[in-house]
Amino acid sequence: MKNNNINKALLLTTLALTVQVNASQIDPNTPSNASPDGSPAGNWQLVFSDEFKDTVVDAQKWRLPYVDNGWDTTYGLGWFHSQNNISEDGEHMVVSYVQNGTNMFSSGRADSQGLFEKAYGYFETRVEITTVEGHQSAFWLMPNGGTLPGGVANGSANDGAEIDVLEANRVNDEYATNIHYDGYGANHGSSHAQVGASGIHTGWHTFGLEWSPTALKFYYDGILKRTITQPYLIAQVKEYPIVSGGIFEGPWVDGSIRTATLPDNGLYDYVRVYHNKEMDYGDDYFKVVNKADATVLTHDQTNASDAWVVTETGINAEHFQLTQVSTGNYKLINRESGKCLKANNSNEVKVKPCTTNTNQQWTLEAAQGNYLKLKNVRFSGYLQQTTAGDVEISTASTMNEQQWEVTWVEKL
Ligand SMILES: [Ca+2]
Ligand SMILES: [Ca+2]
Ligand SMILES: [Ca+2]
Repeated sequence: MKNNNINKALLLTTLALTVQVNASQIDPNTPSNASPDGSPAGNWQLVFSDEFKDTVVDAQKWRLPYVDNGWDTTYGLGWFHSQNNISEDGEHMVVSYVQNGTNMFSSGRADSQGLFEKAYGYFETRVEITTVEGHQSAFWLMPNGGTLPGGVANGSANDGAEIDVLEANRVNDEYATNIHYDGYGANHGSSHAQVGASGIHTGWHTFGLEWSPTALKFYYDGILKRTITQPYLIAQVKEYPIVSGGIFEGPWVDGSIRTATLPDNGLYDYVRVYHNKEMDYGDDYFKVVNKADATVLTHDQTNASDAWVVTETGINAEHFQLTQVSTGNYKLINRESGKCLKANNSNEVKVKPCTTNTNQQWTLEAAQGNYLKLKNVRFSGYLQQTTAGDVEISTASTMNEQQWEVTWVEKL
């Protein structure tokens, strides 16, 4: 399997494999040439952005949950997240910090849980942080669907982690990065590091997380500040971004909210998330989507002739592994049936138990844009969709029915 991963990395450097995007979650105000401030190696596809260019919080991107952060018995202070503490001013998302009563404070939180969630890529925000005086600006990730990080106490963040990209907790030129996993109780694990951040208390700064299956890299103004490579600290599931303000008495944040000048604000200029089209996704699954009408290559197991059609829907039936069997030659293995795409002859396509025969092997040729052509090794014809919604092999010249977009399937 290791060799497959290495070979797939070679494939991905020459053929960009995209991820599906919800167009309503990309802000048209984001510059078309936007890319991660850290300029890390990769072929970056914008998949989520908000430039906060109006005065309305976009409900297709953000929810504004009420969160009761509890009563701190040590310091006699309580605080909560309220939607009243999130707004937009035409250029920024504004997170405010206010006092609501004796020893009671509130701040804001916006997160994309249930709206946008992604594994891997580059998560970035540009922030003018709030004054650090018992309160802080934060940008962080949490795992899909959960309120506790890494729900299973297994000594690992693989099943999800709280990934803190920014907690501006010090009056010095530094901030906190952190990984929390296996819940917040007796099994809680974490990996905390303060990182230097020259000038953080003045003006605007970018905070980025480059996340791959094998590393977490934290950037400040495009400068790499921290790298995590220990496998047990790297989440391998989808997570969602969170913009929030925190209020703490005690050692975590310098100063005291009781003496802070309130209300105070932290400003967020944008949040952008990118997919890396060249990332090695190992043995993950792909969808193969036809250019002519966006139908999806599918294994229809109800078809008695065991043929491939593009009409059936079904999550696993639409997923394929691309396994390299020799240089440039790939098998397409269906996730649901475990069987392989095969050219039965110079015209007919079927699905059959996987063998080493070259009629089950395909080369991938770059076509227009992100599209590829799949050429059968034995018969030298191309996979194409027919008007009947079936697939066949053809030696005819380029047409949309012969072009396919191979898109990475997000971690489930
Ligand atoms: Ca808005
Ligand atoms: Ca865990
Ligand atoms: Ca902005």
